[in-house]
Amino acid sequence: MDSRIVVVANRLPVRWADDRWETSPGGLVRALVPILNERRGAWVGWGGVAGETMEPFGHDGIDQIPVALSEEDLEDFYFGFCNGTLWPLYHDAVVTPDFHRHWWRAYERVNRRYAEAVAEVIDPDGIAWVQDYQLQLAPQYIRDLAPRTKIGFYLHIPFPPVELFSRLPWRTDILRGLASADVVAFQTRRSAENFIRCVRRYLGGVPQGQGTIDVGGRLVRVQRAPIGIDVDEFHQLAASPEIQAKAARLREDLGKPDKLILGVDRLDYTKGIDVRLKAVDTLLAWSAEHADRYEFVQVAVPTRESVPAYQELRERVEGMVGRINGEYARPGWSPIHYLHRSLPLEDLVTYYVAADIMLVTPLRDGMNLVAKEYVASRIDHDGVLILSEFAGAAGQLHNGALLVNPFDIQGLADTIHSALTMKSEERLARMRKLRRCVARQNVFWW
Ligand code: GDG
Repeated sequence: MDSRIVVVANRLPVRWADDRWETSPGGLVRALVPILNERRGAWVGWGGVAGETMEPFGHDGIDQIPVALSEEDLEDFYFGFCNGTLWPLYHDAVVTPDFHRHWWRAYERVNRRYAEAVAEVIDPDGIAWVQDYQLQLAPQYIRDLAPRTKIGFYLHIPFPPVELFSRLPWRTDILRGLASADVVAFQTRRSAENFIRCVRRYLGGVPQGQGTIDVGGRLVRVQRAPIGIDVDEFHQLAASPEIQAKAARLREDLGKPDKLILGVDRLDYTKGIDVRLKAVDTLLAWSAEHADRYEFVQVAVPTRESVPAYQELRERVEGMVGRINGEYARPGWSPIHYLHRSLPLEDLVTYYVAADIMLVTPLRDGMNLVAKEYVASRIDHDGVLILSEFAGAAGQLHNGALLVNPFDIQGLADTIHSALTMKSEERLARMRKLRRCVARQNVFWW
């Protein structure tokens, strides 16, 4: 097929729904499809059905190259090593990572399979663009199979500090995998620095200045490249009369609150949904007599439901929602409107348009696109973004957002209170700064 650019990611950017392929929702896909559309691009990834082997096919102007994963691969590679070991370890070990040798063996095996699929379709001088923590060994395997390939690697999640990364029994293998790329890029400067420190310690890398490091005689470029969003897409949706009308109706259906506070996250323990609920609880306790002027909406998108830590989180979050609603609800009003489902993009934007305050409070997050999408959807230039200082997005949005430490419940409750009472001039001034930043550093800039 001789593709000039091959994106390699855990999943293909499409899924099978109602007898046809459709483009999947999500930040990564929205970021890369436009770029591949402009060139002769291919995408290597899992097709989404365990045990199924599929032939390559075209969709969205992209050659889709499916990689087969068995039930066992999925269990040990995806739910095991990726989401039971790497995900928690790379997010400051907010949940204790599990280390199992059979998970690691599956990680090696599956990474090799992705690399083989790349080698089959790539032009000898093509570019392979490997995405994310599931495929950190792929650069090395691709280099073995197709030595002339230019290889870029992008990590969407944080790269941890050396003190945490050192726990990984296979730390040297992972670093060797990553350092086989020509360019290794991260969401934040901090992640890039963490990576360089690890490469120095475990591979004897020698920094050469200007973001390059010499690893055994090969120069590797290490970059910060914070991901952006397709701002126009959100702008257009938010500006459409249908969505404006739906947003107004939504506020009415929610009992016309003075202020609508919104959270939108995958139901993941890194996102700080539970700390957010504690802060809302604190706030309600302070002002129980006029609490019904506010409404807190939490969209919790189901994710990784077979991993025990995610099942526990769901139980905890839903227990808290039930308890808080049970305590404060009155006829016709309850403080928390909780949705455990994925919404069509139009509905998501409707919530962004309807919300006065957006709560983005991860304990650790690579970037957080929801924060940027909210800003891009605020075409009235109003609205307040409360943003965790542990989200990569804080590095770009610190001027306009209200930054919070999500571990400080009292501080978070105080900040929500400041947002609720903020004067309109300050809201508009802050939102203008945010919108300028999100528009400038958009997905095409990335
Ligand atoms: C990883 C990193 C990094 C959410 N709910 C619905 C929905 N979404 C979309 C959002 C957004 C995306 O999913 C979530 O992106 P985030 O960035 O917030 O978080 P992760 O999923 O953890 O993504 C993260 C990102 O990769 C990109 O590099 O920013 O740090 O963890 O685009 O809009 N979309 C629809 N319905 C929903 O209910 N349609």
